[in-house]
Amino acid sequence: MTLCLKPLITPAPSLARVTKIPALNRPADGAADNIASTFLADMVAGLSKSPKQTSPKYFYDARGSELFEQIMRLPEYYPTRTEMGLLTAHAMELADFCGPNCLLVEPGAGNLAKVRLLLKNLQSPAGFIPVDVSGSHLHHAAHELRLEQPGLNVLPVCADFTTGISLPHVASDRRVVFFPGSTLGNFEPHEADRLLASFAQLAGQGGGIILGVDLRKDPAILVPAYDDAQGVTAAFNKNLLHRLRDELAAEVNPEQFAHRALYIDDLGRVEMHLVSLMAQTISLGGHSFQLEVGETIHTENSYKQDLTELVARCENLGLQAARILTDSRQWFAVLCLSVGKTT
Ligand code: AVI
Repeated sequence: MTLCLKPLITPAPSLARVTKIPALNRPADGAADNIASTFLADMVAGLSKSPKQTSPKYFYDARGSELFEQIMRLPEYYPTRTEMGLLTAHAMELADFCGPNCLLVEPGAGNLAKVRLLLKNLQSPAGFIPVDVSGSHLHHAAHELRLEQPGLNVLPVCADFTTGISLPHVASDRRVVFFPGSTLGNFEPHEADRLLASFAQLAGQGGGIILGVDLRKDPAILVPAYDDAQGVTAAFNKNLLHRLRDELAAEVNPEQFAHRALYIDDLGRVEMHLVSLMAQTISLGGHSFQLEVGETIHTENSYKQDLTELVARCENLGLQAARILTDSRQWFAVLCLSVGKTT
């Protein structure tokens, strides 16, 4: 899978010299337009591949984000509950890792449920920058957070964190990037390393990263988490086809596809596919894509981490695991990574 990880996050040369971006508190319509214009190009490129493969970042329009929130509450989807348990049980330790006057940045922030657990325990935080592609979702969540924590400087940035973001200047003693939810697992390992390196640059030397990752486990637990009995994950997967039809005027019938989730042991990943139920053609942007019966569109990988391997990869990137928190079943881990010298 090719997730577009081109320029990544604009690094801060020093905490005192971060570029101030004007109008940062307004919904960034320009950013949203850019995101929309790459949707068609990325879908055409993905459907032209053999096998057909698309980026999971396109699941998350308003409906996709809503479905993902439902997924996080499903009985089969253990990661959210397990991570929330860790963040709650170790809130003081995590706040201690951040330190006083810390600027917290959350790429792919979503509904801010997890970061709330951290924010309320921080000692005089310098600010919080949630970053998300979904502008309306982001600004709504930021507004709610401001009402709850009026003293907190909340500066939402509407951007696709995989293709580069610029942050506002906020004076602070330390920057910490909060990246929970095991979103790292949706990137190919080399892309995940690149992403972590970009977070390290963003945090700067002496900064930190708080990273939530899903760990390897029995496929009998993993597969139902991605193929639930109520069919919410199936709807989430098929939402991509609805987006193709509704936003890009594609000729495609979502009813002619089935959802499939499987675990590939060698690669340590859950894969999601859309399986064509018949021989059919998708017309999109002047292109025609033929599908055989049973042919699939590979829509997502969700890598499950081996903790020892991950810590070694982090060390290679100059990230030291200052703390590793895991639940009693060793299903999920939250790593507090200290940034050494960045390149
Ligand atoms: C966002 N991401 C970490 C989820 C995951 O578990 O890989 C996305 C997801 N896909 C299906 N269910 C949840």
